[in-house]
Amino acid sequence: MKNLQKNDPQIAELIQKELNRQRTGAEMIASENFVSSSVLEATGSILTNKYAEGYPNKRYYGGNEFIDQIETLAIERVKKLFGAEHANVQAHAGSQANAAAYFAVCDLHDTILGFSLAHGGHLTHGHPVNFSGKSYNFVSYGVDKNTEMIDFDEVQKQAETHKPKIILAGASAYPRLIDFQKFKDIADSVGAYLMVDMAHIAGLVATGLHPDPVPVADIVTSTTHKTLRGPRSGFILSKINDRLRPDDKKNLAQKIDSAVFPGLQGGPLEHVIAAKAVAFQEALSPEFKAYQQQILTNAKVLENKFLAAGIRLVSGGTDNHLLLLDVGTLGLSGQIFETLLDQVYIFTNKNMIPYDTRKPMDPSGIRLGTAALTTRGLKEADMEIIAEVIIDTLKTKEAKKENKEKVLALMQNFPLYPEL
Ligand code: DSN
Repeated sequence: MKNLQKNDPQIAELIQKELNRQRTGAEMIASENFVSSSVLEATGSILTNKYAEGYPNKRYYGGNEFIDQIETLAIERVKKLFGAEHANVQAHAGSQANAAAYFAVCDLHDTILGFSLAHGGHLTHGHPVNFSGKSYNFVSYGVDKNTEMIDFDEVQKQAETHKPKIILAGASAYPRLIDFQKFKDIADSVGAYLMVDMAHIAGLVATGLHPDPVPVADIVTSTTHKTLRGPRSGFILSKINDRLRPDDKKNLAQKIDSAVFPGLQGGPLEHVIAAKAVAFQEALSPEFKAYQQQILTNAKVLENKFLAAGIRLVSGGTDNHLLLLDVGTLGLSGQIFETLLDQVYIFTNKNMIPYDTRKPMDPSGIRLGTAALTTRGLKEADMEIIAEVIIDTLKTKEAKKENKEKVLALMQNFPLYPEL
């Protein structure tokens, strides 16, 4: 960063401070991760200078010889990683990927059935303040009150009542495996497309550690920066044929591509597309599978420690990379607990829990994820230390200096970007 330090010391200093924060603390936000140095280099490369509206070999600008090769590699790698028929790697982020999927197969105000945000869904799955809820008629399903797992009877009932164009599966705060085949059966029974947003679990899916939505869904959207450990961005996988409208002039793959460009976006971020290509290649390696396995093992360590300490976990535990703690039952709010954990250098986020009686800015839950800590290199014994700090902070309702020191000492054993 020597040029930045010289020419814009204010920004350079803030980046350095953020690097120090990432290095010293324990990152447990379930949607965050640390990219490899190779991904970082591609993201910060000169590819940011190029306009490449269009798709490989069909651009609206000259000079795209190398850009075309980069984007083609990204497409081929992600198709191989997930066994997909078609891939679009231009979506800037998960929100744009979802917008493109809706735009590709729906008319404005068509009905879409998605997972309620209050039960673990996502803002772009139809929240009234989001473009999704404003542009489409979203109806929702949730989790069963007792099991806190997806209520498939409700999915079926809502599907029959509302006859949606799309049934949308996928979540941002759901700690259990999702049975995509059940969603497919329901979609088939009402003639709906099945769309899956696998943003959180993409790394687990890529390595066969979570049921695979790609063979059953018409469209699968994802971000690249969560368990998949790529740059901050998105992509869309789809079948080539439009199962429900085979006679349309465009097939499903063409509809997705036109929805992204020129439908929603202009010039693609080719530096980020290159970084995605690097991350997809990394995800194809045997080490990546071992990494995903460790994410699950680390989450199980937390589950065991929390349950032994009498902490209530939404749905009783976890099958994936995240856990939702109900801290309301211990007389705290998610907001207060998030702040206490910040003070001991464990970074998390407050979260609604199903049937929450509190408000989104001060809910009853805390969401914890293990993807980023696993990238740092933490294993079972290290996760026990993290769990003990969390439990002590929760039970004493205090951000103790000794707990902060424990976290800082632990994280020092796992250097982050030592070359920076
Ligand atoms: N906001 C992300 C999350 O934290 O889950 C999803 O896009």
